[in-house]
Amino acid sequence: MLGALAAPAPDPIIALMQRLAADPRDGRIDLGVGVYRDAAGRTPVMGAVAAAEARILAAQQTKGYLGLAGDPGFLAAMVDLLLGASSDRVAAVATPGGSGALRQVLALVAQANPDAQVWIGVPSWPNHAAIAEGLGLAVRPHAYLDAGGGVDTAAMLADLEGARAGDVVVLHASCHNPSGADLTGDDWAAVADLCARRGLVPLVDVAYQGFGAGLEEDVAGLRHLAGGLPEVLVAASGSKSFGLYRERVGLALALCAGPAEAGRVGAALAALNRRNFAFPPDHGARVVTTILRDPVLCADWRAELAGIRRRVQANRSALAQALRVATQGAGFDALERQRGMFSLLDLAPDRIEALRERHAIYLVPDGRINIAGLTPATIPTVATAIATVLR
Ligand code: HCI
Repeated sequence: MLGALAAPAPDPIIALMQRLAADPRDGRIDLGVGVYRDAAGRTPVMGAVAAAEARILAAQQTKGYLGLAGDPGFLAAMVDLLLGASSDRVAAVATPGGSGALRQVLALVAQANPDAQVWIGVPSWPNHAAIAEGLGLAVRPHAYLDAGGGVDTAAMLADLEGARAGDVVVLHASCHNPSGADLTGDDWAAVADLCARRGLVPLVDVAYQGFGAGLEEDVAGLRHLAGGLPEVLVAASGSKSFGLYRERVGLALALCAGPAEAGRVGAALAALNRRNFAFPPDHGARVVTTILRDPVLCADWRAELAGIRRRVQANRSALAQALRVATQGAGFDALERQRGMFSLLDLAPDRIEALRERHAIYLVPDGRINIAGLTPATIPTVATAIATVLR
């Protein structure tokens, strides 16, 4: 039976992680997978996380099961963080990470409307299409990036005019992965109008809240949609905003037309949890709840997150400047304007391979670099290597 299985198409980012791990060269520079790194190249446990974990360790009396939806305190704290207020129209469950959340909201879509098409911008994060297709949903591409490294909103909206009522539109709340090109407030308003007019359901992926313009700013678009549309889906991750990657903290959320619908959708999401993995992981979720519900820990976390945001932005400016000098060229302004950990460098596949083979610099084959993987020491090295492979 199992011998008939074909090898799955690898995720390009995870394949790159494995390749880097197998590279014995000293001084490899990892600009691949999207994890935050500090100026020393470490992915630290955040201070508030360590403090919350110590409290949990000291106080926790049981590891007995919770409900299928996870801890209600976690759900409420995350709804506040995402939407700014509670609502009786919300159904939510805890999930294993942001990918688990995407899986569960898209499974909900597949159940409610198997004919739904899932509209995904080009480019987008590869797991969006992989999860949708894995659930048997049809994926449709729409335009996203313009030539200047911003969003081609007109082309995006024109493509979405081809969507059918009940289709789903995947949107990145902030820090677009892989491009760093985010929708403006006007863009979000235009998308909301189009969804309302054509009966489309947005699915907002919130993986980098606090990494772009700020904790509130990074969900302003989501809140605009939530304020005006009957149905909005959200997949949120605790991996980056709380640095809890391997603990798998996620939230699948559905804003519904009314409280009665929310009750049924909540039960459907809990049943999806039961069928996929039963009870969601709790430790990381409990850390998040402890931080969000304690004013001192929360202030500490916000301050550390602001520092992360500043470092990423400083790296953007420093890399853009180093590239201007090293290549004697212009055209790096978009790097500074874009937000979050990722930008796309305009490099042909053989140049990306040359960076890896000759300079031990790893970036994703589509040209995506993790800006947070740079340090003051490696920025000149990377800029010089890019100039060299471009020559
Ligand atoms: C990213 O690098 O885009 C985020 C990290 C990630 C990559 C692949 C699968 C899950 C998460």
